[in-house]
Amino acid sequence: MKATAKAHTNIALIKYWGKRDESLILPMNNSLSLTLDGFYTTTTVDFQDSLTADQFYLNDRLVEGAEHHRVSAFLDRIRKAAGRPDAFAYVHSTNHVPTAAGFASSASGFAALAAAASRAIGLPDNAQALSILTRQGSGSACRSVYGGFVEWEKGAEADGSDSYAIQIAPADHWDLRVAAVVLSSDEKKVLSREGMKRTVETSTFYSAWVESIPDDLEAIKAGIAEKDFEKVGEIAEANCLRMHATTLAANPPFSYWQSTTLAIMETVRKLRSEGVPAFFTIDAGPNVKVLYTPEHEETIRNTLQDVPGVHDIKVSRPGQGVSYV
Ligand code: 2P0
Repeated sequence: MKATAKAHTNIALIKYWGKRDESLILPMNNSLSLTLDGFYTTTTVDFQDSLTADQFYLNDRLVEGAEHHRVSAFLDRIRKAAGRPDAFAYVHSTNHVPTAAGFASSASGFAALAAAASRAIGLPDNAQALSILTRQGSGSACRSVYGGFVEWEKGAEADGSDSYAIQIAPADHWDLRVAAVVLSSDEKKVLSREGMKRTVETSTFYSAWVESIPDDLEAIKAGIAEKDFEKVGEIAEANCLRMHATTLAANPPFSYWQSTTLAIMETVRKLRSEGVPAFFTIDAGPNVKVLYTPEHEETIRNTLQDVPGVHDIKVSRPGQGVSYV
């Protein structure tokens, strides 16, 4: 009863922002992401009869407290699905996701955990069921089950049975690049889970956000199919700005941006005005991800590196979905 799985992070081009059900993690809106090859988690789950509780090691260190609880509560769902309520496991996770890069490791973390645990406990190998299960650990993680361009269908059922990810196009469909721009300073932020909850409950812009999603999705999917970089970039950037606008209209208001965040956004706009197609997107933190096509690699790197307050740049290509090691 042992299995090892690997999963990559993903970057949302159409953002998931807000839940309609916090326990099952059901979103208010569909979202669409690109799985990235540069950042991943590898997890081994080993169910052992001798255990009376789960033991969770992250990067070889035993984890206790809230983080352990979140993993163990997630394994409860797997135990229940498998009809094995007393099966406890050793969980060893290695994160190849530098927290400084501004990627939540929860996406790759829960996708790898769900895949390894499902296989170890003997649940049938089924990607859709795996995406549904993974979603209940962390919403954005359900998209990391698949590689390439992935849409998370919000679904309509109260039990979440139709809320899962589907692949729109595989990783080799289009050679895009995503530069994660790492900032030198890391201020304390509003966690995404808390931030989206506050936004749903109080932001006067929230309904406009939800209403804007279907048009964005239709257009970006056409852009992906046609490999129309300008179209995809423009929609992703505008969608990101609209998500962040909802936080400014929340009560109390908040923003994930720092001064360097704004400086990078300005640099990307300037690159465009000089004829270099590049677009930005930002998640629930200050770091910026810049989208571009391979021929502009050198210009993009050199220009971003020169922005004061930029510490590092980590480039990814489209990545694969969950795999077993
Ligand atoms: C996304 N984010 O689509 C959006 C954009 C952040 C901004 O999904 O509460 O860690 O575990 O479902 O998935 C971050 O939220 O939240 C996120 P939970 P999650 O990638």
